[in-house]
Order: sequence, then structure tokens, then C-alpha cells
Amino acid sequence: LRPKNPLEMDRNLLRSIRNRIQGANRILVVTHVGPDGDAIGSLLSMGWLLRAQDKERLLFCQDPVPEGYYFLPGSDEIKQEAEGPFDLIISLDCSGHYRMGEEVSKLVAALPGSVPLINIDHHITNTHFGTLNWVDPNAVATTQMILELAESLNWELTPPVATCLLNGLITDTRSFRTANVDSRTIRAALHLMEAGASLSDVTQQALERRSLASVLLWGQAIERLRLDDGILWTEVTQAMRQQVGLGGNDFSGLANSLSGIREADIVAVFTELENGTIDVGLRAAPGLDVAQAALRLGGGGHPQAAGCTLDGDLVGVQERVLSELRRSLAEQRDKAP
Ligand SMILES: [Mn+2]
Repeated sequence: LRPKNPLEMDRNLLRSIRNRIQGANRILVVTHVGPDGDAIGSLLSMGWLLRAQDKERLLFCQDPVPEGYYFLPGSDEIKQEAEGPFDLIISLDCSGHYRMGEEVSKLVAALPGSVPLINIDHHITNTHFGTLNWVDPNAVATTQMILELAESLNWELTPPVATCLLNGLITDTRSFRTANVDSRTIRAALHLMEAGASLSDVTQQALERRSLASVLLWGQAIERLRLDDGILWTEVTQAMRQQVGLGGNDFSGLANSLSGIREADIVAVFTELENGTIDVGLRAAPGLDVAQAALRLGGGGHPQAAGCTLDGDLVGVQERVLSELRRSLAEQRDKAP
């Protein structure tokens, strides 16, 4: 029988996390490059919680906060530059050390001595790169884990904390619609609403509202859709982005929407980033898994939603990824009853 709350499973780990935080003077809190709603919600909620504990902390993300999350309290506090010293690092929603980005690697290398790292994450592909690793693939979002941490430590859930935590739950579950949502998720959401978070506000802001330019970009990407033996894919290039006037790398939601297409067993969206690398977003139909394929390509994620970032030109990356996906799909079809 699986314990309902992983913290009940490992009191020692919880105690160690608490002690490390209590003993730290200046904490670097980091989330992953290309941040999503759970990443930003985790970073901000942890920031608010640490502040209430009178802890000096710096909230860091290598990439800027996507516009859709500006509404979250404290979003302007997230820095893209950091300077030591730090005596503790907390990594949130990162499945591997590389997910924190090159800037963090450089920063950590420049710090004197080795700085302990607390790794809090819910990706099944997590590589346990921390000094302390709390990895719970049964949690629908990293913010669900932070909520449980706060509850266990009797940290107060103020409305800003609750709002940021709910943002992670709502975005990672697409408003409680993913297969991993269970009564534990709904209880968490209930608790956050009671603490002052608005379900309708966060859903509207985080999932519904988008710029016209991003919808026009969707239009172009949809025109380029291709379907071959259950694999549906498309691309978003920098040229397409310029055409609609949408700068940066900020673009999300397309892969999720495409994953509802009946003919698709697997969806792949290839996005050319500003730095020339290709971001690959993968989605699997219920019962299929893209996390393992993503892991073999050097990325990671969840069975239903995973991804990786690859060097190379768009066509070369597509060939490589599509052949890996074909192989993975064939294996899974062979195993299916
Ligand atoms: Mn997440």
C-alpha cells in the first residue's frame, strides 16, 4: 500500500531539510530553464515561505518569467543574475542538475567550498543530484510537495503563498484534468482555496489568457502539422516568431492542446530557441509513455509529458527524435496486451 503522504514515509528526510534551512544564512533558490507554471509557482512560494522564516534568499531562474505569470505575487523578485556567497541551494522542479542552467553551474563552481543542495522535485526521471533528495513522482506538481513541507513544518499559508502554490497545481494538471490527479490533489487545492487562493483567478490567468501573437503562432504551427503512424509533430521556428512579432522563447500550451487529437499516440513540438538549440516538447496519449524516450535523448519528465533540449539544426534534430519515438512506440505496442 502506497502511503498517502510521502512525508510520513520519511520523517528523517523532512528533519534534515528543516535543519539545513534553519542553519542557512543565505539561500539560493533555483528553478529550471524555460520555466513553466509549476517552476515559477514553486520558486515564489518557497520565497514567501523562507521570508516568513526571516531567511535571506535569492530567487533565481536563468530565463525570464513568462508574461502569463506576472500576476503571481512576487514575480518581479525573480532574478536572472546571482552573486554569492550562498550557504545553501534549493532546487525546485528540476529533474537533473543541468535543468538549473549553465549560469547556476558557473555560480556554484565559483563558490568557495561545496554548498549543500536540497533537490525537491516530482519528475520520475530525477537523477538525485542533491545533497538531500526529496523526489516524489506521485505528486502532481512540485508545489504540492512544498505545500506538504509547509504543513509539516507548521509554516503559515498566507494568501500569496497559497496563490503561488495553486498556480503549480493548476498548470501541471491543466486544471485537474491529467490522469495523475487524485483525492490528495483535490485536498491540496481545497486547502489552498481555504488559505486565500482563487481557483478561477489562477485558472484564468495561468491557462486561459494569452496574447494574440501567440495564437497566430499556433495557427502557423498547426498548418505545419504532420502525422505518421501515430506520431503527430510540428515546429515553431524563429522565422515564424518574427512573422507574428513574438520575441523571446516564451511559448507554451500547444503541445498540451495537440495531445487531445485522437489520431495521435505521441505529440512532438520542436521549438527553435533564440540560442539556436531545439526544445522538444513531448506528449503521450493515456497508457503510453514519453518519459523514457526523453531520458534517452538527454532530457526527462513525466510519462505523459516530457521533453529535452538538443543541439543541431531543426531537420537533424527532428530525424533523431522521430526515430527514437518510433522505436519507443513500437516497443510499447509490442508489450501492450
Ligand atoms: Mn512540475
